[in-house]
Amino acid sequence: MTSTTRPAEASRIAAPDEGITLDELRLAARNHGMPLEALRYDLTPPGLHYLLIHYDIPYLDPARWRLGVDGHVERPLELDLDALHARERVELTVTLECAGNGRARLHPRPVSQPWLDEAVGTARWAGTPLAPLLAEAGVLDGAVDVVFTGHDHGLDRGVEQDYQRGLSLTDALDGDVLVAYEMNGAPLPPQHGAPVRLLVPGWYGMASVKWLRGISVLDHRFTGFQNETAYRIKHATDERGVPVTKINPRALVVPPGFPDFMTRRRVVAAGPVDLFGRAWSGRAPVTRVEVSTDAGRSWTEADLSPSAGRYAWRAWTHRWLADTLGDTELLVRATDELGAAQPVDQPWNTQGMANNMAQRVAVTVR
Ligand SMILES: Nc1nc2c(c(=O)[nH]1)N[C@H]1C(S)=C(S)[C@@H](COP(=O)(O)O)O[C@H]1N2
Ligand SMILES: [Mo]
Repeated sequence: MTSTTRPAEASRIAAPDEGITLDELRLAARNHGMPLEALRYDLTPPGLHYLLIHYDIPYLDPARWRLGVDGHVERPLELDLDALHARERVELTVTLECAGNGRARLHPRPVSQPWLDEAVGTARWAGTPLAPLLAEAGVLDGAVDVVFTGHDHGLDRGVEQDYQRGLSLTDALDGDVLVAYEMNGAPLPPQHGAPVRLLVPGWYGMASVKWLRGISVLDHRFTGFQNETAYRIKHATDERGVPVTKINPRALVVPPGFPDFMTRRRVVAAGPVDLFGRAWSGRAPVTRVEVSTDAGRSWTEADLSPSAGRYAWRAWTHRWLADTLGDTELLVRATDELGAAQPVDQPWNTQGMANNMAQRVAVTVR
């Protein structure tokens, strides 16, 4: 159960020169990012997809798993895995990204899972749409929010809780929200929410509740920790802030050439270098990707490949004529149909949420 009696402690911001702590390292070792060379795959092989697990991966028996649909409804439902499989099946290619992506590059650094750029992955998800399930349960007049509960349990900033996220009824009824049981043609792996997770396409990952056990319709606003405290954009720790929702535009490049082991600085041979990357936005289709090969002084438009679906990342390419020897920095940035371009300077907030500062890759041309 969620404890609502104790107010959450404030999130911590690192001192200006404070290095990554052992606590952050421990989180980073559990929650790995996608190696950027895996941007090459249209669908991220599951072992390379990023992971974010707040507490422990629950050990669940699929044969005994049940999903409850209850709360402010006419007919509460209880479904097992067979019942879910017997329902309408939908497949969607969806790029998921953690709302904290880029956090470790902010100054000062919000102390949490220390992502650089790699908290992303794309998969072909299969499942059954949520809206007909809610219709079958019969949502009653006066319903406001729908809360999704996972099997995982823990403490965050002093608040003991099941992992829970609420969506407004309107967002929950969006036809593309899935109760998903497959990833890339196989049953969900334990780390991605087996046997069943929610999938909210276009939204930052926190909305897609893994190890789903309950869906409850509420006749009031959901005020649990993950909606009210954690996933909010705040400019002071005591501010209430605004909720994190859909994914802001972002482009990433496969770092070219080969890396130095410790620093991962790239080495490329002088001459033409074919750059390849991906770009996505949960808000609107990506319309432009720009590349800078001179540390942000000038920008050139890249060639965009056709989109593989509304929620999938798009491939882009650009031929760089690397004819100046020495050190430089590559930057890439995406713009979506709403005209929102990625910033080159950090959009700082206390928890490092929904930050989409342009990627920078250090390269030596020789
Ligand atoms: N039950 C539960 N669901 C969860 C989480 C969690 O810790 N517990 N983490 C969320 C967050 S913050 C993200 S970014 C995504 C990550 O999904 P993935 O690990 O499948 O990439 O799962 C979301 N769903
Ligand atoms: Mo996340």
